[in-house]
Amino acid sequence: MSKNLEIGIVGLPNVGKSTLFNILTDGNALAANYPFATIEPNSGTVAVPDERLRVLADLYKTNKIIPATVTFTDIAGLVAGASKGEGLGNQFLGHIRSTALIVHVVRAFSDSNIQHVDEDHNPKKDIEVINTELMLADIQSIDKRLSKLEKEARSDPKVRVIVEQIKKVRDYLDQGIMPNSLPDEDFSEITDLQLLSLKPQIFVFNIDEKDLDKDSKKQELIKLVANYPSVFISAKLENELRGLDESDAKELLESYGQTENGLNILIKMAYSTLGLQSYLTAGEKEVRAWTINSGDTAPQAAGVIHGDFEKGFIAAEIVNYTDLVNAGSMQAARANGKVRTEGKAYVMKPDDVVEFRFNV
Ligand SMILES: Nc1nc2c(ncn2[C@@H]2O[C@H](COP(=O)(O)OP(=O)(O)OP(=O)(O)O)[C@@H](O)[C@H]2O)c(=O)[nH]1
Ligand SMILES: [Mg+2]
Repeated sequence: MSKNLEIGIVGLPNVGKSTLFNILTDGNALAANYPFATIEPNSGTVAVPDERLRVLADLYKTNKIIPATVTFTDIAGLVAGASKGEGLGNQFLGHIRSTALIVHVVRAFSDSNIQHVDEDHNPKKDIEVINTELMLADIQSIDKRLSKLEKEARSDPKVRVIVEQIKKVRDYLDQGIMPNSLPDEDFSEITDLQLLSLKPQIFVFNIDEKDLDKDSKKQELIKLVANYPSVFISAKLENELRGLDESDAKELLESYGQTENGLNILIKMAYSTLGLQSYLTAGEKEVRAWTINSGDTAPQAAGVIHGDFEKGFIAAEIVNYTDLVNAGSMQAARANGKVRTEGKAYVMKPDDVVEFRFNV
């Protein structure tokens, strides 16, 4: 797992992508009521919210907190025909090719003052337009490479497997089926191609604040994207939260039945969609969160800090976060028998606070 998770934001023009980007990154990208307000991509890195870090920093009397990070990239809106050069979108798809995840923003708010690029505003159709453009862009990049790879495959069985998987994807794309909606298919050999329609996708429905606690409205929208995770955010409401202090923001959110802000909701969903989790290291020098894949073993987790830690792994001293906080110090936790020594086969748990022992 890379140390910094990258997420690309796509959607039609004027649906609230840059508004959402600004909320997520506390940024100042231009968000304006006309299509193609965004031309140059905006990129911003944020800390993954994690209250445990502050608690541990107090415990260890350190001021240095290093959270896990996520980088969001907001590009120009896509329109039908983008892959053939319509609008501005297609040339900017390159900026999200290397991301691990795509966030697809769909307009589901009703505000007649905000123009929709299409007179007939319909979330189902809007989603299809964007997915079609992602698929067409992928068809182009596949067709650029396929004949060369087919030649190589004649003498190289490894490339043969790659070609088989590419052709399978190509068939689905021809049928208008997003390959990332097919969890049972194996496309693991072609992740290097960075196909957009193969990347995991989360739908963000930008809804009216009054609909945030309306299940019937949400169920309607969820049905449109049954094979994908989706979240509901009111970009307008979240934008209002930005000027408020923490307790006022919380109160305003709660008045709409919400317990978490958009950043929390989206990052949690991104982690669960990608099968990621974090573990913590803590000491007087610094307190830090590290991102790993769920199911990683202790040596793999050590490898995220440094490759040598994985190679020279001896053992991991592990204490559960809550046990550590309840004990008040590592020493006390140890005295209570809460600190375990785990070996190479140990599978990391989300609340582990870890110290690795290794040989270099
Ligand atoms: N009523 C309402 N307006 C919103 C909401 N979110 C965004 N807007 C408005 O919609 C307009 C477009 O927002 P942007 O964030 O610039 O949209 P975008 O998707 O980045 O647009 P492009 O960069 O042109 O593709 C702005 O005037 C926003 O204030 C919302 O939840 N409700
Ligand atoms: Mg924009």
